[in-house]
Amino acid sequence: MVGELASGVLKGDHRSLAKAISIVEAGGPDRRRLIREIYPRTGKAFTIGITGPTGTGKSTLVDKTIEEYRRRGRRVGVLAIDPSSPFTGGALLGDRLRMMDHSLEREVYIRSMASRGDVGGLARAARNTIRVLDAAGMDVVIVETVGAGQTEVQVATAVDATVVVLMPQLGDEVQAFKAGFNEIGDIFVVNKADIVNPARTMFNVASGVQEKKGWRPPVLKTVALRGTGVPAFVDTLEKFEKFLDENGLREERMRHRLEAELVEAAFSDFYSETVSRLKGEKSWRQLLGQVSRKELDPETAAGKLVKIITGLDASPNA
Ligand SMILES: Nc1nc2c(ncn2[C@@H]2O[C@H](COP(=O)(O)OP(=O)(O)OP(=O)(O)O)[C@@H](O)[C@H]2O)c(=O)[nH]1
Ligand SMILES: [Mg+2]
Repeated sequence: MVGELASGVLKGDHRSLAKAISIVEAGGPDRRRLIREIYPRTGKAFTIGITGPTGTGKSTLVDKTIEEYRRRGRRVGVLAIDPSSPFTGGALLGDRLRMMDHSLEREVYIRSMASRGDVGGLARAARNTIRVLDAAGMDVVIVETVGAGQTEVQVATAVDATVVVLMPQLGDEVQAFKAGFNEIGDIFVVNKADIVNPARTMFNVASGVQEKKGWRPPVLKTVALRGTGVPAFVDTLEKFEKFLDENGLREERMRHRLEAELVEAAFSDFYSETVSRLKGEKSWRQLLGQVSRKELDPETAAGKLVKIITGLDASPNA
């Protein structure tokens, strides 16, 4: 069953893709089987995170970026986390592109995912969705997130390149920018350059960015609505991709990501597994009873719990 699904994914079949992403979103044993099947076929896609304050034009920019990458003959997968504005996807791409590219339906795949309380779970689902799209033969995978919260930071650490999209005169959002966006961005885009002259915002952003291992994050301007500046944006993405490859940084970043992911995934599984097993133990109920009767204090009980947990057998499902 999962094996069949995996081969559908590897062929780039959209129905298999949809089903596979639902599985990695839900978690559980099928997720593990699926990822085991497809993992050897991942690692080719260039992955891009697009983030920034709400309403700056991220989805519009992604739409135009898909179009530009298609012109360059690259297949694009998109994951939008909690989008308030839908992608027009194929619809916006227009007849012009359709005439150039009859296989559009097979070459672009767009998926949304609702964000939820559990940030760790979302980041895990996002990472595995990126893998599914990568294994399906997408050359480029774009992930859109909103805001400067934990999710964005986690997603930023799950991709090769992080793009921060701002707009001129964001006021409070410029504060938010100072609070964290400048650390995660590899490329900055000041969009909506048609509304207000973006020069000041661009200057402020440029003076706040930090050079990382020989890459000074560029600050670009776009009018995503009209596609202005989008070819230059994609040029910059390709330049960054080349920069990462030529300096061995793509590998290095990937190793760091995997290190963080393994620790997180293992601890998350360990936690849920332990809690469910612990609650089936007699000693757990005894300990809880002793603490509620004040025969034992919570700190001492926690110490005893660690002993009980480390004494539990290894997971039978691992
Ligand atoms: N004037 C102007 N409007 C734009 C531009 N780009 C996007 N917009 C508009 O700005 C609004 C928000 O655009 P979205 O692309 O949905 O922005 P977003 O950042 O994805 O929004 P969230 O996902 O809700 O954070 C829409 O009405 C767009 O049409 C632009 O370059 N110029
Ligand atoms: Mg959006």
